[in-house]
Amino acid sequence: MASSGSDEDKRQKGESSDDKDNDTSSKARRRRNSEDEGTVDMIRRYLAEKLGFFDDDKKEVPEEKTKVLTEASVDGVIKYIEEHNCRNVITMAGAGISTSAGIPDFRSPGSGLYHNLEKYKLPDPQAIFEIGFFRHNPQPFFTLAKELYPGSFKPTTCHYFIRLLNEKGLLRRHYSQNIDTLERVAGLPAEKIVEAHGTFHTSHCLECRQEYALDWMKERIFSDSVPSCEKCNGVVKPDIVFFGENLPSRFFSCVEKDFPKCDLLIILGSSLAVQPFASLIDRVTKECPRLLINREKAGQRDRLMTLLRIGSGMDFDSDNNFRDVAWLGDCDEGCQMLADKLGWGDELRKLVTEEHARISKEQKEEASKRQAKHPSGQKKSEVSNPMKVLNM
Ligand code: CNA
Repeated sequence: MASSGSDEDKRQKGESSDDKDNDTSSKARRRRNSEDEGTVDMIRRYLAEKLGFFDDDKKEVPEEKTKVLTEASVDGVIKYIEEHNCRNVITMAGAGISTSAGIPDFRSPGSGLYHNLEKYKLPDPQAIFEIGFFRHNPQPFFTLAKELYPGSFKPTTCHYFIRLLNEKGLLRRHYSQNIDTLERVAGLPAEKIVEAHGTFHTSHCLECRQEYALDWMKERIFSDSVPSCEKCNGVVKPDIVFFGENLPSRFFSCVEKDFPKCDLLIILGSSLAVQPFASLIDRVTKECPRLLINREKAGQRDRLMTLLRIGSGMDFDSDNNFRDVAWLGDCDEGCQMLADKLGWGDELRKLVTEEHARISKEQKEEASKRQAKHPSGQKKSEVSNPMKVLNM
């Protein structure tokens, strides 16, 4: 559902509707800012004296900012897309674009994976995706992989919006941290996707590097066994990037080519907490607008760094911000709103309805084939994974 203009404005600015509260909080903010500026000035002088930073005749050099957007709002971004005839939009996505498909993200309180891993008795929640822990105990990862197996879920409105961006000729590349392959399922061509944290599509033996295909891995995951290499008996791991592993080389080569050309960056459903992916927001030029669509603000500059005018990141709230926009809410709603404003709203709704119907049909056919092959196994997995009953 598209939100009304006024609701949207409140969300973008993160304001409450209570004017009195606003007045008090803006006074408090001004006081805090001036205290900060005093402290920062002291630090600047100290750094200037001791380390020779900022010492070019002690003059304040205001940070130069080009007025990229006529207004730092979603409407400003839409106007910019139309006036600049954008053809090099980059989308950057995180787990938040797939939560409405039923796949939990990492960090959302209550529903995020990190809050629901007690049963695996891990030293800490992140361990399930750490390569060192996996080598020592791969079972928890494969138990989770069965629950979250790609192919059991449908892409979201947000995924189909990215596909439309491409079909309308606006998309340069989509960078995803997700491993659920829903971008591919949504019909985005492989050359337009950079799966920064790898994919389930292929797997390799950790010892001899023998490659295995998706179907081979799927069979092992669904038979509740830890996949072992047919050549050397080593553990076989899907090619998703664990903490402690390098990102695929395609990530680095595409970043070099794409980001200097980017004419609009849209960040969708990410806490921007995982590096090096998060730092991509600073690889676009200073004239490139950045729109965040997320339930919470993310990727913001550190306050002290902002005052010192070093460092980088999103700058949603300063008075001279003319390029960073935060639209706070659900990705599907935000993308439908963008599509409506771009005049593609009905096309997006139709695409989602038709594709979901097609996928449901395919999933039903696959489920009945599997039931015919393993009648008792199917029952067991339906009981242990209620999400699959809904989706297949
Ligand atoms: P994260 O750190 O869990 O952050 C998710 C962000 O999305 C948070 O800021 C949420 O508030 C926000 N969010 C959640 N649902 C929605 C929604 N419907 N609409 C708008 N915002 C929403 O996840 P990141 O992707 O930032 O972290 C990177 C990790 C997560 C990568 O290494 C991924 O591999 C990993 N991951 C991927 C999946 C997947 O493939 N679907 C699932 C879980 C984790």
